[in-house]
Amino acid sequence: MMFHVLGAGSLGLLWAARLTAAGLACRMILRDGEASAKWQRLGASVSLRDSAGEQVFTIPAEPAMSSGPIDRLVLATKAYSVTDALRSIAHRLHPSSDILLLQNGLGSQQAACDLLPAQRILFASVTDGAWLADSQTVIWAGKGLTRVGDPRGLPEPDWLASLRASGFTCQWEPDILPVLWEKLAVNCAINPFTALHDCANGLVPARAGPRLPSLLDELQQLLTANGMPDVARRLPRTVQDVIERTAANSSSMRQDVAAGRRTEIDYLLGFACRSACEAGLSLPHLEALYADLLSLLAFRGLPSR
Ligand code: KPL
Repeated sequence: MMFHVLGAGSLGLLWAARLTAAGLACRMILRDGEASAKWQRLGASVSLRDSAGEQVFTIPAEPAMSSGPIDRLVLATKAYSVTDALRSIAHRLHPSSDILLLQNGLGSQQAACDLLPAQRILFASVTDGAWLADSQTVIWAGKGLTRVGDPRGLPEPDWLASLRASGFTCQWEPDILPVLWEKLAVNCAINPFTALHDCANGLVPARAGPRLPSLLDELQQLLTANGMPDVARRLPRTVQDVIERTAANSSSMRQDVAAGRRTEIDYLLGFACRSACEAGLSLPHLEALYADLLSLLAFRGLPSR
């Protein structure tokens, strides 16, 4: 059973290393021949460090434009790269190829389904914390859970059960959209404040002050308007839990801003604000947070989408 992983950031390397560690065949798909040649030069390997130590895995790589078929694709790019990444390998897909999307936020999943309507596309919500120490060394800082589901309601694919049997902490979700919405709401409540105040997740309640409860109230309205009253009800508790569990972490958005990288703002606050507008909701705290973040990005010379 062969897996292809596209996206050589922290999550992509983490998945490639874990698949290989589990004894499953895995190949990285890299942008082009130059990136593949560099991968070879660096030993075609990924080092995975966690609290138990360091393991090195040999993982072959190939350029996106190669011709071999792709049976199972794990897409681990940033949300804004999803459609370009899928276009780059579309010629290698066949009718029974499965695609697993690991992106943060919402919006990129729908774009993928619109681009490849005939393909089976699974959505995932990932809570692992990982970062790159260098281009081929991934630090698995927080072991989390991957919740996977099919937006069309089809049953769990066999390969996911194989992943679980190999030790992957993967959970099948018959209804994946509320899971993604909940993660989106949590990210909207934490990530923007960490970027604005340049602080770790644990400092968000202190730095955001009364803006946090006001924002949570509006996110609850948004979740309720989108048919998820249970997710809405537990949101303050969920956000508090994530803040406590990841207190020392630097959110992905804070890391992106600090590194001068494009953020996923459009798939978090942008998506939330557009959804509020579509639902006819006026959410001034959410809008103000979005505006503040856009100002910060403009000040740093970073894209607004
Ligand atoms: O998912 C996260 C992120 O950083 O994007 C949280 C939950 C905030 C953990 O850091």
